[in-house]
Amino acid sequence: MTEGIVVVVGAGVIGLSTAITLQQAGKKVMIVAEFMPGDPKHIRYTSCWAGAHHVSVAGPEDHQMHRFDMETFQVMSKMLRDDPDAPLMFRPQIEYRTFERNLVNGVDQLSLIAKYSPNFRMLEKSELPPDIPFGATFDTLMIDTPSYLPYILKKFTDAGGVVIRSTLKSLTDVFQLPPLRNLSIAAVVNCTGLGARELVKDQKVFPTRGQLVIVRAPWIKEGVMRLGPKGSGIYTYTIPRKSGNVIIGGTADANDSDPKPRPHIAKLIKERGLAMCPDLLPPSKRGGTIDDLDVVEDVVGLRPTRIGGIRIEADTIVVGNRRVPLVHHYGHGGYGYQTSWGSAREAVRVLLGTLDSSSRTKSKL
Ligand SMILES: Cc1cc2nc3c(=O)[nH]c(=O)nc-3n(C[C@H](O)[C@H](O)[C@H](O)COP(=O)(O)OP(=O)(O)OC[C@H]3O[C@@H](n4cnc5c(N)ncnc54)[C@H](O)[C@@H]3O)c2cc1C
Ligand SMILES: *[C@@H]1O[C@H](CO)[C@@H](O)[C@H](O)[C@H]1NC(C)=O
Ligand SMILES: *[C@@H]1O[C@H](CO)[C@@H](O)[C@H](O)[C@H]1NC(C)=O
Ligand SMILES: CC(=O)N[C@H]1CO[C@H](CO)[C@@H](O)[C@@H]1O
Repeated sequence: MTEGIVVVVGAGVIGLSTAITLQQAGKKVMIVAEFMPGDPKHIRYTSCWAGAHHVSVAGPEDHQMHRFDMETFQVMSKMLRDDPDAPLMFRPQIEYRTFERNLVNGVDQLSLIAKYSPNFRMLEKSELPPDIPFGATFDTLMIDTPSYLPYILKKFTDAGGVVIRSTLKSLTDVFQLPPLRNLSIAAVVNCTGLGARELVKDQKVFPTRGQLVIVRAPWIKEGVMRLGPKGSGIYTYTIPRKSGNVIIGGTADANDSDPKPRPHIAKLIKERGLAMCPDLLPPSKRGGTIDDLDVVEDVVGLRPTRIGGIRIEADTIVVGNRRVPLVHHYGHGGYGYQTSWGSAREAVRVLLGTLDSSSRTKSKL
């Protein structure tokens, strides 16, 4: 019997990373998606809006997320070593905290990052702004997302991958698509991000709106993140991209799916960003106001947040009298880039496990 095709639904960073990891495991893979890299940006395609940097948010209890982040860091580091032109770069990251450090059994978010990020050190008191009790610096990956998505799509198609554009009403639609109808489908992976809310009616998935301002500032050589003021839920960050643009963030508002940038939020983001990093202003305009920023674009993206975190789970689709293995892989919230390769490996492990056990069952018959 020929080994069938694995169909990945979704061409965001999660679908693409999963599809490539499946190819590396020797599978023939096709992607089905409504939106794909290179399309004009659309609010239902989260991956085209992200910053993005690799700054893990895993805490002492998040063992799986820590592993995903560490594996992704290693995979992306290798991508950059293998191809210096990859749309990734290592830059110093500076983390400021407006609250006291709280270690659980000697562990916190920063100590976990220290396990794999080069040049990690806590900042000296003399390096901290007056209202910042502690902070750290380390080198990390900055991901130029509008270039990274087509870059990894090309890896997929170069390895023989095929992408089919279609908007699915249900996962069983996959079996009716003309290019797939007559092929043997071995399994389906559901990487639909926020789309999972409608496609598989997962009510644990909800949007977390993030508004950003993109400025032109190729002279910026580091990323900065400031959490606080304490209890405010406010955080301010900058992410330099290889293109020379810099992201200024940001907001995180649960269940708000307004796709239009709000001018008063953009103003607040610019004010906080400029207070944190005065050198966001062009060299000739230092000391100026937010009106002197070289703004490229105000943008909004919707993070696919999920109660309980990322869903990686085996399931089945019933098509006629067949039960086809299905693996769900969505709900990456605000950390889909930095978890992508580790999370994809886990989803592929789960899928290979179910294919293995279903072929064992068949051979017993
Ligand atoms: C402002 C902002 C900043 C962020 N910053 C960072 C960061 O710094 N670091 C980080 O790691 N992460 C960051 N993120 C999070 C990251 O962008 C997401 O976690 C990630 O993009 C989710 O990817 P995805 O592939 O699951 O979803 P998506 O990119 O939304 O892809 C979903 C795919 O499924 C397809 N699809 C959905 N439904 C259907 C259907 N019914 N039929 C056919 N196709 C369908 C879509 O067309 C698309 O191809 C940020 C997000 C935002 C909004
Ligand atoms: C494709 O499958 C359909 C039914 O699913 C069948 O009617 C058709 O003959 C098949 N075509 C080819 C080229 O095998
Ligand atoms: C957002 O919606 C989800 C699911 O519909 C709900 O569980 C959650 O409490 C909401 N969050 C906020 C902050 O409103
Ligand atoms: C095929 C399919 O849609 N399976 C499941 C996907 O996930 C949702 C939410 O958990 C289930 O309700 C579906 O049955």
